[in-house]
Amino acid sequence: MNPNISAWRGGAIGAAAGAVVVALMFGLRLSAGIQALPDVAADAMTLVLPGSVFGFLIDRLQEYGRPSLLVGVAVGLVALCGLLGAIAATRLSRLGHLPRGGAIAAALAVLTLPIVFLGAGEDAVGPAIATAAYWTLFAGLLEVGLSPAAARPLVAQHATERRALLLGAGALAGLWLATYLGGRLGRAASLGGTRPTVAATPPPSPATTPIPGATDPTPVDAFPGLKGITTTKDFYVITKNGLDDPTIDAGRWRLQIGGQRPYALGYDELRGLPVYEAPRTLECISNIVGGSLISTAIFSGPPLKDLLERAGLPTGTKEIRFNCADGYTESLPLDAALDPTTIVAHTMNGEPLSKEHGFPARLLLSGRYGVKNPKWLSALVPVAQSYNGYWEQRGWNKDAFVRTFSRLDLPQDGAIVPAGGPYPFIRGVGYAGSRGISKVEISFDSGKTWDTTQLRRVLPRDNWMPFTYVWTPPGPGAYEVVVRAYDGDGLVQDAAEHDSFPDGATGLHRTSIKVA
Ligand SMILES: Nc1nc2c(c(=O)[nH]1)N[C@H]1C(S)=C(S)[C@@H](COP(=O)(O)O)O[C@H]1N2
Ligand SMILES: [Mo]
Repeated sequence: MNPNISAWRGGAIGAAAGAVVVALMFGLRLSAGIQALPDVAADAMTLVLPGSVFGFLIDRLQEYGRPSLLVGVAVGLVALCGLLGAIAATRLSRLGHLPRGGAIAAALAVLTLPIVFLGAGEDAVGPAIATAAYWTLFAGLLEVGLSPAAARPLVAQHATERRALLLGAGALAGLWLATYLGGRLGRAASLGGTRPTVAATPPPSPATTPIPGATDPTPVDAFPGLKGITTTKDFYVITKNGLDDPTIDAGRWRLQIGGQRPYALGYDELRGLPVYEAPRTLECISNIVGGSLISTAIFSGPPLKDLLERAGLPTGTKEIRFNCADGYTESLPLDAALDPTTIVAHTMNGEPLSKEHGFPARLLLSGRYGVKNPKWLSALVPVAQSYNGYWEQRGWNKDAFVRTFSRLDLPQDGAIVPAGGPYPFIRGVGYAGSRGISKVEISFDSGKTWDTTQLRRVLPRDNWMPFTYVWTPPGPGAYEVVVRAYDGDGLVQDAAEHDSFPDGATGLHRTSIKVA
């Protein structure tokens, strides 16, 4: 053994070898579909983290939650490998290569295999084998890195070359990973970061002057085609899947339908059935007050009821369970499943569902948060017992009825509005699921006094309700603008601030603007 290697150098060699192996884990997952530790670490994490902690994090990170988790896993693993490298170089320096490599690989297996089994459950065998293989490879690389140069004439003669080699490989892998994750982050930002506003940007109207800080000053009345529909490109995307969502070959896909006479439907058969088409608002249960994880699109597909009735519901059916290609599961009580407006959607805004929204088919129903709308459906199974789905197993509310929500879209937080007016561009949306919206109020003095906005009834009542308001600022100064919605039963939105875990965030959307 080489007693001259310091803890720091051992750590650096360990981290470099770790970076190579972790990059391989991600790389082979993406190119060859080999699942290993990073795939299931997130699932395991959401199982062991207390719901309140997870809820706190997801409320702050929103659509960046999942990418952050992946970056965290990668960084954590490289750091762990560095630590083990330092230990191998110092504490274990007297051991032979084989026992030392074996000890390191075993330590990593002991530390990470429980995570694999926890996160992947029944499907853990493949990821466990892959993870064990990666750690064996790591132990080998580490030993090569730590061994005296003379023992490895083929790799590098000198310590500096050896270091350069390992660092170069590590840097390349890191660069590749950063580019990939950067691309995904950028995509997430462009999907979720842009507010799905009330309509597509209209041609600028000559009658309006741009308001600094308010990006779109066009009065809502000037929108000839105000529809309240989000384009598919701007529709928020949320998924539990760390590295990639399922890519499904429509030609080979079959939707299994259980019941007294179970059967399977192909994609073309599904598309040939009579459809129910309607605009539908979808909101993530982790959306923050005033947040952008809410969108509306026109979905169509056959009613779930039609598919189930063809199979015949067994007597004693309590719920319908949904299985998905990504291992996600959900369930619905029978009344919700048999509601004629609950559909197996294959079309969104007139196009086949895109991959990220659940191609080839997803469930869509009224009034409940996104969690109850499984994507990439693979089976519909009538069950006699109550079943908890993926997020319910992690403590989230099983019914997931949406809470009353409202959001001010213009003026945006921090906008500077010139004195004068009246300004017709104030607008936003209210949403209360199946309860509908009966009123939205706005306050320009932090909630001391309220005024009623004008509702734009352009969509069915279970969708979000665009609202507008004409404002004449009373004078220069700072204003805190607040909105609150009333649902169809006349109940006002809960103003008490509460994180989204376990059943949806509450509070009021507040923005600060200046009149100059
Ligand atoms: N199969 C599957 N379905 C899923 C999810 C998932 O991770 N896997 N995420 C759910 C969550 S939490 C939400 S908010 C919605 C988001 O749907 P969207 O991405 O089409 O907006 O999908 C739901 N359906
Ligand atoms: Mo969600």
